Amino acid sequence: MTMKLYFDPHSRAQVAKWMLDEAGVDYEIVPTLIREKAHKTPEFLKINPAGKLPALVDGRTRIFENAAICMYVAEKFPGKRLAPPVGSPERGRYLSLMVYSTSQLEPAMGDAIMKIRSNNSARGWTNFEAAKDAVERELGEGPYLFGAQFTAADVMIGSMFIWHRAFGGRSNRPKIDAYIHRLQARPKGMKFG
Ligand SMILES: N[C@@H](CCC(=O)N[C@@H](CS)C(=O)NCC(=O)O)C(=O)O
Repeated sequence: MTMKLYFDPHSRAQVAKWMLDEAGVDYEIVPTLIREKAHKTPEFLKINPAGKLPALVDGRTRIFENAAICMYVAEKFPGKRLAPPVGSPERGRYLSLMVYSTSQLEPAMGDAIMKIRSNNSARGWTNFEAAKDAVERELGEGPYLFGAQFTAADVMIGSMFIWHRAFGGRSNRPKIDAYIHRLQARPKGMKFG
């Protein structure tokens, strides 16, 4: 059965699409336009109770939140080598970066776009500059977060910066800018922004 991606092109559903495209697997797009409130229908809320895009349905499995979708796809198609294998030494760092991308980097990036200035790390994240420091440390010499191997962590972390650019933001970090260009130059790279 073909996987179904609930998608609006002007949304973070582009992140899940990028992941599926990098995996090179079959999937079907189910247009779900936010401006038509298609993400708030009772049918859609049974898939994603939060009423947000994206969501992925694979037979009887439903997955919401981009990080979960990316991990699911990497796990379902291990041959695509989009995640360090379970049991490998890199696996812990991979899981950490996947969760970090959405628990700290995403809200910090959101604050930056909304021009919310706060150093109150009691919320669970600090600010976008602190997040950039962390990403720079993890990137090391690159070219990707896991050296030469492109993974779902690059989709999650990279897409946050691509999204930030789409809203007119600039990282002002040459190392991160070079990384984003590298990601967008990939044949299947997330193009907007
Ligand atoms: N952390 C979530 C963010 C999802 C999200 O905020 N989606 C937005 C679109 S970019 C949405 O559906 N907003 C509509 C709404 O909340 O009503 C993810 O990565 O899946």
